[in-house]
Amino acid sequence: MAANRTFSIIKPDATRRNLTGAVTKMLEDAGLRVVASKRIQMTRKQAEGFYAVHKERPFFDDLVAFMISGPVVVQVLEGEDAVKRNRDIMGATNPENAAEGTIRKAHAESIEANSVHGSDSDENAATEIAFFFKPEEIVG
Ligand code: IDP
Ligand code: MG
Repeated sequence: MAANRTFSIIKPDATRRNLTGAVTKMLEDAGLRVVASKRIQMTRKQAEGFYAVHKERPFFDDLVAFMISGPVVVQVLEGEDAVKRNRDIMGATNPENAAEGTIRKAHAESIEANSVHGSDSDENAATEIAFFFKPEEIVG
C-alpha cells in the first residue's frame, strides 16, 4: 500500500509529564514520519468541534475539559498504511486493554487521559488534518 497520512494528538496528560519525545519516538520507531507538528493550547470551541462526533456520549464534557487542561501536540504522520499503523502502536482506548509495547500501555493514565489520539479512517484523517493544518504547513 502506498504511503499515506494520518492525524495524531499527544494529549495533555502526556505533555504534562514531558512525554512528547517519548511518544514521538514510539511513533517513529513504528515506521511513521512526522511531516507536521505544533504544540498548541486548544480552545474549548476547537475541542468541541474536533470531538463533535462524540457530543452525545456521557463523557463528552469531561473529554473536552481534559483536552483543554494543558497543551497538546498536533501532528500529521506519514507512512505505509498510516491510519492502521498508528492505531496499532497507540493501543486500545482503555489502557487496561492495551497490548504490551503500545503507547497507551506504556504511558496512559486512564481511559480518558490516554496520551494519544489517532484518526480511525482515511476519510477522518483528511478531515482532522484540515482542522488543524494548512497544506503548506505539511512538509513531507
Ligand atoms: P479512541 O481515541 O481510541 O479512538 P474513542 O472511542 O474515539 O477512542 O474516544 C475518544 C476519546 O474519548 C478517547 O481517546 C478517550 O480520551 C475518551 N473516552 C472514550 N471512552 C471513554 C469513556 O468511557 N470514559 C471517559 N473517556 C472516554
Ligand atoms: Mg476515536
